[in-house]
Amino acid sequence: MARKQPRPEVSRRKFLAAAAVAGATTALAPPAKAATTDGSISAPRRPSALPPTMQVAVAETATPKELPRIGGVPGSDFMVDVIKTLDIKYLPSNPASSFRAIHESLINYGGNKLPEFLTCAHEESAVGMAHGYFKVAGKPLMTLCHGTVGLQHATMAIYNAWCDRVPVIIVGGNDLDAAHRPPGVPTIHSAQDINALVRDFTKWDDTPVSLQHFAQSFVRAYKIAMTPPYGPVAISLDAGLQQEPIRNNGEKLYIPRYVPTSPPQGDSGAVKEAARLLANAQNPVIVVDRAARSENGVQLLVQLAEALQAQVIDQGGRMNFPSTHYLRRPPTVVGNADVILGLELTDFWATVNTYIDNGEHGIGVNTTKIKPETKLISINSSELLTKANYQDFQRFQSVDVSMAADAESTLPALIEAVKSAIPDDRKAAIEKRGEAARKAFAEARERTKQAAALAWDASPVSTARLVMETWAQIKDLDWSLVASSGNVSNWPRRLWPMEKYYHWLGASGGYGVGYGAPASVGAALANRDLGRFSVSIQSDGDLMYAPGVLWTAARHKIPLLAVMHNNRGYHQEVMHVQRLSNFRNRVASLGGDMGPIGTSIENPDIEYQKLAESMGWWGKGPIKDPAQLGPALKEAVAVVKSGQPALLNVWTQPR
Ligand SMILES: Cc1ncc(C[n+]2csc(CCOP(=O)(O)OP(=O)(O)O)c2C)c(N)n1
Ligand SMILES: [Mg+2]
Repeated sequence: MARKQPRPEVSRRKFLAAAAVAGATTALAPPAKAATTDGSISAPRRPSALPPTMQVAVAETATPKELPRIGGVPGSDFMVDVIKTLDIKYLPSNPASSFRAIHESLINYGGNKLPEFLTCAHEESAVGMAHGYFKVAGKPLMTLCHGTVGLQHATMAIYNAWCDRVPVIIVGGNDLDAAHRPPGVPTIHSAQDINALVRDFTKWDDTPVSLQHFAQSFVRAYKIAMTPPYGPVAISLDAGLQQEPIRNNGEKLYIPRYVPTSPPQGDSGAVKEAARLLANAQNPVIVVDRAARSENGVQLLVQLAEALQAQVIDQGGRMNFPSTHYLRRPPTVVGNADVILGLELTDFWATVNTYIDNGEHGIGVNTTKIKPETKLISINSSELLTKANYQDFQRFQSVDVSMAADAESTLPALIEAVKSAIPDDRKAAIEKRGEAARKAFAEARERTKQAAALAWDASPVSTARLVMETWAQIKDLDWSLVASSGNVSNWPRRLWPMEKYYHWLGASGGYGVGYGAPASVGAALANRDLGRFSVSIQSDGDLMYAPGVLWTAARHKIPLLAVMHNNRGYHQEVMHVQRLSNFRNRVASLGGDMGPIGTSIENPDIEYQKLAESMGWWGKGPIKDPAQLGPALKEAVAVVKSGQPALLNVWTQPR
């Protein structure tokens, strides 16, 4: 029998004392160099685990010195005073030493109110939450992040906010003064210019070097972020400036007053010309993407469409136009248009052209979708916010009347101009257009319902059934679909009666996956405060980027119903790899999974309901039988109404 090894009986105290002596000896006497037979000197053998350095040992064992108390008013208290003037309700953030001073001021001096700190497990989650929150509340949140590494984590979410025209105030801690900052980790985590990381996709940034400079920069940052086109802004916050007391050098600190900037409206001549074209068109079509910034925007669009009896294509960057309105039409109607008005389009080129990636030699084929004589009009504030590096401005499209202006605030003038431009002899023809649209709308709706009924009883559950069973459970509530990640063939926007601005919030903007989970938590937070019910369609791939946001939702009591579209894969990529295999006349290698190697999320299957439960959520699943879906959803809705977030893991068809 093997002899039992004696257990090492070393207490932590004894171990530290021994280590301290060893460390001290090492420090006093440099290790002797070992001589070899050929007379050269070789380095002494090092122990496999190095003893702690003297500094470490002393720090661990010595009696701590009385900490000095810093007199005066901390600089970061003044920063909190500045922040409080802007009525920012929450601050989702992951903690870090580079902003420890303002963190301390916010919770102790500021009472953790306006803003309230929300603990996040990832900086990307914090920014994603702010993104979703804004789209419901119309007010921005701020986040604090560790200057280098934290901001590196936050970047993709900032890019999404940039592409989606959403304001987020990002404050990054950074220790600028090389002579005074702590050596080691804090220095590794410092940079000359942290904002350089995000400069290409923020509207503005600054590095204030005095408290008065901070006050100006913060109010300016807020104002710039909140002027349409909205966008993220960044402020680098020096650790020294936060930590030092306010200097009594005769300077009287003040906080500049915030006055919102009015949004840019279209030039009056261009508005008149656009109205003339629209009023005289045989078949005008309005295409909207991020046109409505508020409920008012939705109402204005209805007025414009009805004045012209023009068909409306809603590309879904926001809920722009009610899905129940008879003028709502699918994207294909551009083909018959003689005038197209594009409002805040992300991609005008792709609205009027098609690209298919199956041309010869791997080059895509471009074809136009419209008639050659069709006139194009654009109102788009993004033209005021174009930078060179990232290509979110899309392909260049020539447009006949182009206004670099905010669509929502230009609409009142355009509606008036259209009404007065409609010639009397066209009024009857315009009315007739409306009748035809009603008929086409009713027919299209019937076709969509029939398509949704296909494979109704399939297992895994069809995406149409997933979406419509969910609808059946929430339809009598004041609901808000806060995100739909992955791809469920657009069923909610095709079949749910979306009429209010908050019924649909749009997608990520930048298509950086990992947006759905945090944005839905942020939007649910805003809805919670307004007494609304939040539901999200949550895909599997999206959730796995940073699932820690589930914990943040439970920790801060944010009710949200997450219905999973769990197709056990990155299905978008399944299709891409499959397509390439087809082009090359090869069979895609599956490696034992459902999709091509590298695209499945199975073997093992992730138990998302347990993942959610472990972080304080109610969870159920996996549901594979469609008959079980309705009752499970009913249970989940009751849980969410009681205030707890709930996740239903549903195995679904790919699309
Ligand atoms: C950060 C990031 N990584 C990778 C991609 C590429 N990508 C686009 S869609 C997708 C699949 C996402 O999976 P899931 O959320 O489950 O949606 P599904 O396609 O399965 O419906 C991926 C990986 C991306 N857009 N963003
Ligand atoms: Mg998936």
